Amino acid sequence: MTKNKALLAWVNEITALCAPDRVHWCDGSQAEYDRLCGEMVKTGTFVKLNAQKRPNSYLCRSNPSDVARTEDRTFICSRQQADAGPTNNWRAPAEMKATLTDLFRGCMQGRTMYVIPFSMGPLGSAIAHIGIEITDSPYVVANMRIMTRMGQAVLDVLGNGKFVRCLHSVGAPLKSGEQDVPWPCNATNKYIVHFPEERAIWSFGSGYGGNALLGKKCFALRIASAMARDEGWLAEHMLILGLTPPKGPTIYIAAAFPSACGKTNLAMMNPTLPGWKIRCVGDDIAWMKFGADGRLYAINPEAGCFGVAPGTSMQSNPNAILMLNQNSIFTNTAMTPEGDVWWEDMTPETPATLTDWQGGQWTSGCGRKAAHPNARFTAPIVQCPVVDAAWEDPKGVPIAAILFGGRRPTTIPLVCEAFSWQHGTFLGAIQSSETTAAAAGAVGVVRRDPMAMLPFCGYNMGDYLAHWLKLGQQAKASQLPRIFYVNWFRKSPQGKWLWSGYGENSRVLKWIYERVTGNGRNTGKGQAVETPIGLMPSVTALDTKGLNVSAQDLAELLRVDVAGWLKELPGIREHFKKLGERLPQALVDELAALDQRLLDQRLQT
Ligand code: O2Y
Ligand code: MN
Repeated sequence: MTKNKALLAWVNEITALCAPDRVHWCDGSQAEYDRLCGEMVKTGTFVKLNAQKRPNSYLCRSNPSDVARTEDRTFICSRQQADAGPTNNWRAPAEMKATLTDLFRGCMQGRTMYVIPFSMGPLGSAIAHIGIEITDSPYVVANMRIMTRMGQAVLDVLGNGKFVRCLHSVGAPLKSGEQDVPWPCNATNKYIVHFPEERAIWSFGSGYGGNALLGKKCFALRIASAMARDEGWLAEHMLILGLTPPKGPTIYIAAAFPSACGKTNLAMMNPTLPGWKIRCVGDDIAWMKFGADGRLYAINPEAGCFGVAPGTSMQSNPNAILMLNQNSIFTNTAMTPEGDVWWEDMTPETPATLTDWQGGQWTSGCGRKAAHPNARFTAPIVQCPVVDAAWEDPKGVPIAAILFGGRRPTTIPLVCEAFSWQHGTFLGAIQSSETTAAAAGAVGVVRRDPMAMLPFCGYNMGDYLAHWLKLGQQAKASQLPRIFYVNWFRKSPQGKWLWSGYGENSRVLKWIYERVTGNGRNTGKGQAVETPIGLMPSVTALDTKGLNVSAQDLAELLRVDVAGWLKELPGIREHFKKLGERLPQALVDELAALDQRLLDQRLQT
């Protein structure tokens, strides 16, 4: 238990407001987890999977109205609207508190209120922070035990210290004697609300993923980004990987890509380059603080992966598939007649019959998806066969390179390196991806998503970019990670992929390794040529031994498309306008300088 007065007072206050039937303080033990999962099997929330195929694992089917993060119901309630900025939904804190207090009043009647102490990051790490989630959802408790370090050990580390208040309810009180449903939620009222100055989160009405597992997007990105701004560090939507050559030291790379660009695949990739190794520290979020030596050290604040299941296979990501072999929770996947899970593209052969994600019968060729496109797995990252030896190091891992990127069939080359931290911040600020048929809306539209943080920044995006620039000015340039922009998705004018991706991306990472370590200079590798958009590998600098790519395709992958870039500029100006008046002048200057370099190049050719 705890003697933390602020915590005890808050739990009493929320108990009085929400009126649960019982209060349970989570100890984080295996016995507690097993008991809760057993209870959820009895209530129909969980189906236990065939233990021969997938030991200690469960399938959960959500309400069909509650299947993803709800950005239109997500709010940043800073005191001043300008501090939330033009890219976030905003309400005045007092007004929102009044609305939410009414909704939370009595909302846990008939339910158990769980108090979950959790640490984002290794317990006691100077980069980690502690939160307490109060929830009436046992599904949230089970998932938080996988996704965070959770339980009594956290209270012991917390002592009388400060914590982030994370309040969650599914918003479905039970009247006396009323039968519960497998997935309670509130169809009419959903609110995912952040009070960045108070370091508090109130989430009502949804039980799903990023809306309910409040350690993840709500705390580790939205609230933490505001903490990072105030305290001089970075909370980013980035994977972290270790890259080791056949001979030589490991470097660590952080990378931010918007969704559907293969972040989890890259974080756990098996390189095709002989002798090279990639090890996974994290697949979604990085917290980075400066060490005493002036370098930037990163931890993965999470302990598990909450990944998209459809598309994950032994071909696309064998290490993720192996990670899911046991002790995992699956949400909205299909189920096989043998009692295992299945999703689209999981196996080369589609099973003839399945139970679909809504519990209905499903037959191959029926025209419906068996799994929901946003079906998820929750699995302990320690089960990943290529988890890095230092993934739990409380000091964090030193970051040598930061990658930005997106899905761009045209214009953007395979890789380029920023001239400086400021230029790299500019590349991150204009980061973009083209929409695909997989998502709702128009196909082929360029969406700009600065540092992949647009839905996750807890304050004004202009201030966020200024924070990046400020950290760069305060640090010694030689100590800062080098910044790169990558694009695995370039196509020929005929629509053919020019780059095979997956394990072949290790060739690009090798060039990055050589750039940041200086290794390879004697061999002619790791060399770069200066272009209007950044430093790029010459065709011979990239290791293409054994790669099935024509000289023509390679030249196209590494070509600076001056005309295409010039056509990008009006869209970038429009994007900068949307970020509002707090956009730093230095980034506007970078855009003007890019424009000039492109025009000069056009004149020369
Ligand atoms: O749909 C959700 O609730 C989850 S969103 C998510 C989950 C894991 C990693 N990344 C994301 C994301 O939206 O970036
Ligand atoms: Mn993410």
